[in-house]
Amino acid sequence: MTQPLRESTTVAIVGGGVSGLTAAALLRSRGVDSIVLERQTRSHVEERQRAGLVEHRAVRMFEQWGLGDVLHGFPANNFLEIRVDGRSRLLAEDLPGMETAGKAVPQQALVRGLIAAFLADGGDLRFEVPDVALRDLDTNKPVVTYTDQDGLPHEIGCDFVAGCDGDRGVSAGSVPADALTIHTYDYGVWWLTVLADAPPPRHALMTTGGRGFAAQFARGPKASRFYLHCPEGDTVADWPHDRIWTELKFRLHQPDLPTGPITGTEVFPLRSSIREPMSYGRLYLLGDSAHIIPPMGAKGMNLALFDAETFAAAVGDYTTTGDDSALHGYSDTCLARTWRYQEYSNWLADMVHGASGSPVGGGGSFRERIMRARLERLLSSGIAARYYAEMFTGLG
Ligand code: RFL
Repeated sequence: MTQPLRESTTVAIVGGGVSGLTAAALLRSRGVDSIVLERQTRSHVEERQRAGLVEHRAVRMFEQWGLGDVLHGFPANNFLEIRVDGRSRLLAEDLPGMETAGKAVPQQALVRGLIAAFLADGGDLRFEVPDVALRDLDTNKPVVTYTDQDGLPHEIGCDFVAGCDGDRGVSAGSVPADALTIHTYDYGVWWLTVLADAPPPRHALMTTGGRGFAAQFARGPKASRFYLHCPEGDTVADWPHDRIWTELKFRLHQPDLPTGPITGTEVFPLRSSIREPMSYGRLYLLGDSAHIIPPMGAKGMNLALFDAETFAAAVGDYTTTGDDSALHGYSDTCLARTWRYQEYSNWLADMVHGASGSPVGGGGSFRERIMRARLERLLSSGIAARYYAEMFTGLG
């Protein structure tokens, strides 16, 4: 039997997506070494289009850690436009600070920037690692194993493991079932999402109306991501391209909506899932491996960035001064923000679907009118807009 190649590092990071790459880059800027193991090829990771909004809190984070360049050149994402029955309103337009709210950054562009910065700085990032396994997580020297492309087994001894490999990854799956609680919520709402080479809107756009919720967001200078509330159980086959454009033009109240080649469609249910605590022994769960949040509110990627910063700062404290209090507080710190963002996402989802006559959880015409009143208050009250702005920017 081939002897494994034994290596060591301070932090073994499983998963080279947003949370893993950010944690690796932040750790490196604190002088902490890590090895990042990613299952997919580099080109796959760099092309994977998902989220597109980086909140102001996260923009500040990159700047404060000396990584502001990864967001350089991306346009501001300031306002949300809401069209209620065709009438257009800008949300939180008058609030001070909103002009620097955040940036419209396609997720894959952020990932590309992080990979380039990490590798240029001498970081250790390994792609196409298929069979990562974790062991000894509840000891002081956990071990991460994998087999490389030549069939050589590797054993990485480390001080900490960062589980950054998503909801169905090996990290969350390595925690004994009785060591954590999983809180889940199914919204009973399904969305069709469409990625198209169609010009983005001037502002992030959501609409409510009798035929259901719809939205359009920028994904770079030439592309848009659209969302359409659709019946439960629909599949992509139910939505030929001409039906998609007809429905978008109607629901966005924009008969002249510029169209373009559709590059991706997907139907998915809105759901939330939170693992508590977000750590087990020396394993720390970051991003989607700890929590799933619906795209409503655009917080999934931003939570991943928050977890990465909290983790990197805590490990930095430990390695420089031996102080492990931030590591002990990691789960509580991250869960507090997760629950606040889950509440925000839930509040928005209830409101926009309810005001479109499709109340989340039922409720009939009473619920619809309540949600319309909530939306009207948001659009007309400075206090309601301030809550929204705090959550939107991540500064609250
Ligand atoms: P990622 O970015 O998915 O990275 C996980 C990485 O782990 C790798 N992996 C493994 N590597 C090694 N060994 C294994 N056994 C592995 N198993 C998996 C994967 O290949 C991958 O590279 O998770 P991370 O870092 O937690 O970041 C989370 C965000 O990516 C996610 O929350 C957002 O994309 C969610 N999301 C949105 N978030 C927002 O903030 N705003 C949005 O507008 C937004 N829109 C979206 C979204 C997610 C979407 N989908 C399809 C999931 C829109 C969509 C359509």
